[in-house]
Amino acid sequence: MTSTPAPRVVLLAGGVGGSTFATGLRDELAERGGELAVVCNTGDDLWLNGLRLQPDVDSMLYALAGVKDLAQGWGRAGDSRRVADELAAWGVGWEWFLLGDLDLGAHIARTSWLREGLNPTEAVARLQSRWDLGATLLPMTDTEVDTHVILDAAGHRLHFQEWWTRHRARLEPVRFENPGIEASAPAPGVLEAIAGADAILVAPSNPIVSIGPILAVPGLADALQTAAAPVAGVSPIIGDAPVRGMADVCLRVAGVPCTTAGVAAHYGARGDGGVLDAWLIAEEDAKAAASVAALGIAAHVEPLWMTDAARTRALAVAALRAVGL
Ligand code: FO1
Repeated sequence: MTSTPAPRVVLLAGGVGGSTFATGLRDELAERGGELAVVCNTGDDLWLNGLRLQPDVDSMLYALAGVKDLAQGWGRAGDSRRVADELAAWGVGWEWFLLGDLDLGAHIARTSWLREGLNPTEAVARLQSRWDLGATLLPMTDTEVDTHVILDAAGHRLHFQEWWTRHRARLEPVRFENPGIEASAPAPGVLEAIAGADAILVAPSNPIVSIGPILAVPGLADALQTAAAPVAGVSPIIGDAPVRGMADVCLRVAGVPCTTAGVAAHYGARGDGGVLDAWLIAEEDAKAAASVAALGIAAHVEPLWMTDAARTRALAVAALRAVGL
């Protein structure tokens, strides 16, 4: 059991897997009287139909509020598509990108607030004030740094959402880019949360297009490097394959082996200029523990499948144990 009363934990996360993990972590910390701040990837964000969408922020918001469509992994449970069908009839937008009616409510609210002059962090604060999430959601940055997928040497590019939802990652990229990220800064509250944390966790999210943009915001990886708190990550790779999504394609493009040890090496040990002190690997990958340990990262073999709330909670407990909580 924990010796730290009311631990303050920061989670770096993308949307689908990250938000599932966050629910278990939130539940566990609530029982310990702790606090959770979630730094969300905003690389998946986009403008569509005149609206600002933040898919990972919204997945996190809906999951923590208990209104996420769990089977689909994104969007609102029980959503309908009356507006989407109208937009398709008008020939507006992307017919392959479904905007549910309830989900559209969030996009319209956010865009209204941005037009009124709120920054994205303030808009996210308003969105989350509707529910008692038991966590504080922070976008990684307030600068628009939407992920682009570069398809060839001539620089032809697609927005990440078009590459993923329309082409299902079948077009082989040459690289991913977040235009403007070098000039961006962490959003208000992000560095303060990291500096004040008792523990920092990296969710089982896509290492390249979810956690990658977070760590690429200037100052963020440095903040993890110098944080007083230990940092543990949960492998998104089990048995040499991503749990869901297209991390295998992203890792190949980045030249990172699609293995739990490959991702651990990509993040690197804090003692070696990287960001991890500890790495949770699946029982299926127990043989990789030695090569993770050889990187200077403590390997913890645990059941990683978040197939129900109890297993998700148990994984959160294991991650907290890995950072001494
Ligand atoms: N994912 C899909 O596979 N198809 C969709 O039509 C789709 C619509 C969508 C609308 C709003 C939103 O916030 C997310 C949406 N997603 C959709 C999920 C999203 O594309 C990705 O799964 C995440 O960005 C990856 O983290």
